[in-house]
Amino acid sequence: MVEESLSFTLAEEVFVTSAMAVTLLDTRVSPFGMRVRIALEEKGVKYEYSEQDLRNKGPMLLEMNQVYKKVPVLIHNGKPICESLIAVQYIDDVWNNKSPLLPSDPYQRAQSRFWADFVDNKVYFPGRKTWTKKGQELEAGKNGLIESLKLLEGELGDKPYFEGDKLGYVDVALIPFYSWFHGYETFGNFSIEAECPKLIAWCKRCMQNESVSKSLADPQEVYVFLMELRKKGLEEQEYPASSVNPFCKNILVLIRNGKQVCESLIIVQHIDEVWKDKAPLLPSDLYERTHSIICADFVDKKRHGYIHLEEELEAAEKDFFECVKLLERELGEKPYFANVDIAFLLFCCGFYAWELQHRGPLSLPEPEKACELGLETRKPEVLVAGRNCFERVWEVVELGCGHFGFSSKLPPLAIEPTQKLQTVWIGNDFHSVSSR
Ligand SMILES: N[C@@H](CCC(=O)N[C@@H](CS)C(=O)NCC(=O)O)C(=O)O
Repeated sequence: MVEESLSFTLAEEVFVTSAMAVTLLDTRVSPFGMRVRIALEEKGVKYEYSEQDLRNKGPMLLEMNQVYKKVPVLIHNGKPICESLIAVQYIDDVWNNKSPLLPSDPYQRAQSRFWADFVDNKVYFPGRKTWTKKGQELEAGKNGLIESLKLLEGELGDKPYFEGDKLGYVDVALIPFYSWFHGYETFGNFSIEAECPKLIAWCKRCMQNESVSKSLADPQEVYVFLMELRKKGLEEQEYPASSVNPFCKNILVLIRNGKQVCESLIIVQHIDEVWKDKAPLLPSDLYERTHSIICADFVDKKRHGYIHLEEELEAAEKDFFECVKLLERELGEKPYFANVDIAFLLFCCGFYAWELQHRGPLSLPEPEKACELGLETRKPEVLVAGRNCFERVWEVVELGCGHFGFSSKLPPLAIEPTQKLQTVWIGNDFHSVSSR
């Protein structure tokens, strides 16, 4: 009894302290911001809302999201957490006493992360074409959007919510777009409900949750916002079609106990969660952990800087070196990026550097062009750190998971990175499969 009341008091204290210390930099119509608002509402976290003017970004936003300068930014105890999906996971980790959003089973968690990532890549981008493009490009946007929504409908199946009976992570990732559908439909002159009736029924179900209905912007407000952007000709920056990490997708697949996990960063997190008794990849401190995930996500997003046509190479190179500078600042004097033995971040940075140095982007007509970047001479520290970490990661995977179908020691500078990427891991035994 005494114990019970003590733990109650402590839990409440933690809750009150942290609730007081939460601020959200956001804009009402942002679908990404809506995700964070839903998550905070679900957890009952009190927070200060700060509407940002994105045409005239204030010092707080520029300071708190130095890398992307975008909303939403969640600020907890003075420390920023950027990127909506990462912020939602952070909220789920910190306020874990109520309304879990991610499933507890590692495989289900990986699946949820996969679908949320799918929403970012395959709903948001084609959706944007419906209000920024005309003619064939508009048609391509509409078709792409419907195709993705149908896939999501299939994933939902007959369940009330994506993760089961209650609102979960994938629901939180997708539902904000419901308030954008009206804009998409009006500018694109089509009906989502006619194509995906079950998905619209799911949207209406989600809206019965107060956390959702309170957080979503009015569709009319979003429509007016999009109309104004169109009038001003302020189309958002266009991303190349290839921006969605084209060569990791469909190549790296982890199969464990017959179940597939896709997307490299999700796989790494999954490995870390399943084999958690040895060599942790992610820091245990929740903030540090989130920070590592943000950095890894940054590396992942920025790799598209390289998958460009030849004529875009110069701009891509500039962009790349800006990113490397940021990473270098992040690395500081540390041997690895995080304070742990092996940094999650460098896992991907290693890949990245490796590919640039030795192979070049797959879609580039002349792969050797990429090598002209001279990463080795221009940014030796980053490359060395990348290589070290790359080797260490293989060691750890071998330690933790047993037999590899190939050597864990990388022959210096000789191996084709795509051979690694095409390796399929099966169960607790790892086999390499032949390359394409
Ligand atoms: N991937 C980011 C996307 C955030 C984003 O695109 N935010 C937009 C508002 S909806 C923004 O701040 N745009 C300002 C800009 O691009 O300068 C997330 O999930 O948080």
